[in-house]
Amino acid sequence: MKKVLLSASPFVLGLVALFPHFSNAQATLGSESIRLNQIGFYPTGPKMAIVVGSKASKFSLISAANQKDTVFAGALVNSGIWEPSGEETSKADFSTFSKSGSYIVYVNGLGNSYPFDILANVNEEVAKASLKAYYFQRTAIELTPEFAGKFARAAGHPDDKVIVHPSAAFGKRTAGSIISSPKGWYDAGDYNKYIVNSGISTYTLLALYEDFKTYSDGLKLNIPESKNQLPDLIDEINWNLRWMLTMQDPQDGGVYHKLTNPNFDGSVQPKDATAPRYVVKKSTAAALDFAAVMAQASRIYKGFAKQMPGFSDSCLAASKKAYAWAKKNPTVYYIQSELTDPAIVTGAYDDMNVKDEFFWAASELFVATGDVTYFKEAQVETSLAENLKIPDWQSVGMLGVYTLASNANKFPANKEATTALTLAKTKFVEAAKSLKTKAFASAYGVPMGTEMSDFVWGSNAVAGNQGVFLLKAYLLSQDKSLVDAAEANADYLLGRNATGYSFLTGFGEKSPKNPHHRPSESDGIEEPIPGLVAGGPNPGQQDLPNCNGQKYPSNKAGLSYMDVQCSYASNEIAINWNAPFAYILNALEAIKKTK
Ligand code: 9MR
Repeated sequence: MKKVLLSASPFVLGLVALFPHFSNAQATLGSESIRLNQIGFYPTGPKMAIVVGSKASKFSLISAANQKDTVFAGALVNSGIWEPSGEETSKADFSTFSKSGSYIVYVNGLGNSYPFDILANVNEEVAKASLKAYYFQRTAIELTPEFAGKFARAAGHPDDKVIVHPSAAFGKRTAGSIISSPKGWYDAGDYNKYIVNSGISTYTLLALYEDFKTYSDGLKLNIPESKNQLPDLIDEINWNLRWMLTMQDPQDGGVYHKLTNPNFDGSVQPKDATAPRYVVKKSTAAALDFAAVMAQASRIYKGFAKQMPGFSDSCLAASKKAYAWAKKNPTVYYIQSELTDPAIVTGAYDDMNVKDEFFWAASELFVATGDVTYFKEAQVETSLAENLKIPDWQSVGMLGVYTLASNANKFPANKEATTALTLAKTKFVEAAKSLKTKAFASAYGVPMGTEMSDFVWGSNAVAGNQGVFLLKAYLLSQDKSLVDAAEANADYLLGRNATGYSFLTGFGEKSPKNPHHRPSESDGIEEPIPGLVAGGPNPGQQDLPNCNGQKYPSNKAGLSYMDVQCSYASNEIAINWNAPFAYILNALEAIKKTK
């Protein structure tokens, strides 16, 4: 889509007096009061803008090309106050308009919205960019201009000489001994690698592959492995799976919680961040997240036996060993303050409740192997209710429910399991329908913010994971309204929200320019690396004391966002925030393509 002038030039102002409608269009293009997906909409499907603080009763859709021709007119319907922002809202619904093109929503007194497209493959670029982001996050490899364009950079963090921290010492791996643990993605705006967060991130990308296989097989991401015999998405996932496998201590099957510097790096390029790296204490959570992802991978990689001989079996063996370690060590929590020589202060990803991790790992191992021991340990029926909620890095039970529900027909000979898995499926679809109903009734018409507790650190991943939840339920129920609800959260993430931002770097007229992301901060390029999802509104505002006098625009949950580098609590990026975004945008492309 072409950029459209946002400010009124003297020439335009000269025209104002002569052509009042033209004046409105030009002078106020990009009205902050009209919130919509800044990328656009599919011809068939919901299309909506939220208008705030307007008494107008009508809106119109005009052509972006000449900013004049009205192609559709509709009523602005008051939808009340959106609690997370306190705004008075109206809905401008133009779902029935389906002609492809570039348009603007116009409201008398407010002017024009940002321009957007109606197009059959409207999300193709954002969907791909959100996956290409993982290539940009790769450790231990040079990003060349062929694949990274102007964001090419030298390799950083080879991680081939990683120190065993005293907290991780065991058997032959004494404190201070050296292991090799290369590859993997940088977790976020920092340069460390964390197993717990890799768990849900890798699961989500593998789920995208599994749920939309034909689409994913055809995805071209232009990465170094693009010419090999594997789908690009699988090649990208491999970069992290290979690293995860090195985080298991072969002596006992335990898994290190993370691979990290003692302190966060400064704002430098990866190659210049050369502080010593450690693997630290094994934890129950790390072992179980690892076990779950490896079991899931073993299932999916059976399909790549030719290209990667033995890999699926290795994943399964690693999974079983890690699970067995966790059974023997069920309460080894990662408590960062206990670590000394040196002390470690990077991301903790700590979790004092690993019940859901046990459930997830046991569920994955059952579905991968059919072994009833794992089924019994998952206690599906009794633990269903507590695991049936939008997942995040700390609360992963739902990932197990997804896998069980999607495989409800896999074990016909096992009546007990079939009953339990079918129950998981029924309850899950019910929960998704109830989220959808709440979403459509909300002032913004989106699932996000239907609970105030949605606004956490990384709230955009809540929006993303709600989308995954709805889409997975759609796959199990074929209820198309669930796709509409997921699409509403895609709209939320790309502009239909109270901040007015499209949260994907590089996409939309108003997108984050200053993410808390060391590679983007230190590359001397004005724009941030594209395809990264900012954390989003977070009323915790935990960065305030360290964000040199910068001010959040508001204390309201839905507005607690600022596009400044030091705002790690609202404007960082992270692999677990990109993954659900990538899932929903790619899923929408896949679903809309097959219609
Ligand atoms: O996403 C994490 C969030 O849920 C926590 O509240 C926060 C504070 O512990 O940490 C977030 O994760 C960060 C991690 O610890 C280190 N890398 C950057 C992550 C995103 O901010």
